[in-house]
Amino acid sequence: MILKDLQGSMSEMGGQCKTKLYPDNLPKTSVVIVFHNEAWSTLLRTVHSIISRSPRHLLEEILLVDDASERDFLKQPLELYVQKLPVPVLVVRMEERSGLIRARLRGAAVSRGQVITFLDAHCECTTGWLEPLLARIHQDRNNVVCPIIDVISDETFEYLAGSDMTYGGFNWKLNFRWYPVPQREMDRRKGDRTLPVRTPTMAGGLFSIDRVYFQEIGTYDAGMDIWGGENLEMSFRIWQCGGKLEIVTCSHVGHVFRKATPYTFPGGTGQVINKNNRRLAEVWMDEFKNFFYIISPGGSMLFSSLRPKVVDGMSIETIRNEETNQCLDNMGRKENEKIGIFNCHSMGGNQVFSYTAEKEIRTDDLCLDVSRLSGPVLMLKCHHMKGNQLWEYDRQRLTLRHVNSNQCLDKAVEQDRQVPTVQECNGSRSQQWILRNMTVPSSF
Ligand code: LR7
Ligand code: MN
Repeated sequence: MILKDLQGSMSEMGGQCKTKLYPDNLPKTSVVIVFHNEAWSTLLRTVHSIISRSPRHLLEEILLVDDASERDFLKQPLELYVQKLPVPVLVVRMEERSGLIRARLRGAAVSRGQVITFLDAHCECTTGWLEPLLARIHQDRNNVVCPIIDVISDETFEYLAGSDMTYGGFNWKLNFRWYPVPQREMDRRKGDRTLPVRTPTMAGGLFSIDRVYFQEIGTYDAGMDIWGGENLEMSFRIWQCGGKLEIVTCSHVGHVFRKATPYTFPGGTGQVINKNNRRLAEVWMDEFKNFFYIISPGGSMLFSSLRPKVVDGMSIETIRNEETNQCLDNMGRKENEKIGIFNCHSMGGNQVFSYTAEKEIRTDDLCLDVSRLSGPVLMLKCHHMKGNQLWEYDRQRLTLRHVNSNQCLDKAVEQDRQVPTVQECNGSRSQQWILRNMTVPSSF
């Protein structure tokens, strides 16, 4: 869609949202904001936007949970400042750095509203943000609801409207990702874009939940540290415990997307996130957790515990060239870059690909794609339309034939040793590939 159309249809949706009416007896919410070393301006922008853009009778209180910040202005000056505000704003202090998950749990425990709304400490609520969220919970207290998250630039602080055409997903590293809302979800809403979008996962920072439902599903996993994983954990928890997770398209809240975190990860960023993700995988993902262990670095140690199981016709493979004995490797490269080839290390990670039921060769949400004869193999966003992303594996000849060009995947050409190409199929060993299924333990 071209930008003008998008803006046109967005403001049309905005118009339809404006004429919506909400019941008078919506539940009250407490707003819980946790922070560690947050800037004064962004924290107060969040607080003021809540106060000035929420109907007073729907706002129980605001709880600011300080996760042991080290900045003086967040101590007494903050407490003095919030005393003057026209809404009860309470500052709660964690005794020691606990991470956002346990800090949110503290806020929830202290709060009194029937609904708990969590926000990051650098947000701006827009006019009318709250009523549509509370209305969904009023309809069914098992609805857990997120606003559309608008983007506030961390360089200019300009405000850019987010899209109602994306929803939450995840990759096998268990990173939260945005994906286009599928046609089936558009159809379910019969084209009415003011209706909530059911979303598999949420970004994690901005959502409202009924207090009793939050308790019924066991709140958060209090064993998770600092940052990460709790967003998918809560999403899986909701869907597996009789709830629904929705993006309410008539509610908009801006969030400052920052390139770097202003805080440390005690114990190491990778270790912390990995620990959280393992907890989430073990509790909620059944045998799907194997995909996470294979793809995340260091996961190979767990291969011996894997059960052979292929899900939905998809398999996870390493792809080894018969002549050079090297393996296809995404080399940590990004979208639009070339696929590489490297010595096989059998550690999973960059050398595992899924060969899907649609016969794509995938790494994360990128698919091997060739667009010219004898050309290089690029990693492009999977489009599910076959075309240049369709690969036929011949288990007898061991060839990976690129159907559109009718050429075969070949090892790297001499000049550019790390870039495989497609070439006229000629039966040579450089065009033979051994797919080794990683979900079945083997002594290869
Ligand atoms: O140790 C900490 N203690 C804290 O209190 C670390 C963080 N925090 C606070 C922090 O000050 C902030 O207010 O926790 C809040 C979230 O931390 P951010 O802003 O650094 O996180 P983020 O915006 O980069 O990350 C997203 O994913 C996180 C995974 O743990 C959380 O779920 C965040 O809430 C979440 N943010 C959003 O969903 C906003 C939209 C981003 C997107 C996409
Ligand atoms: Mn944030």
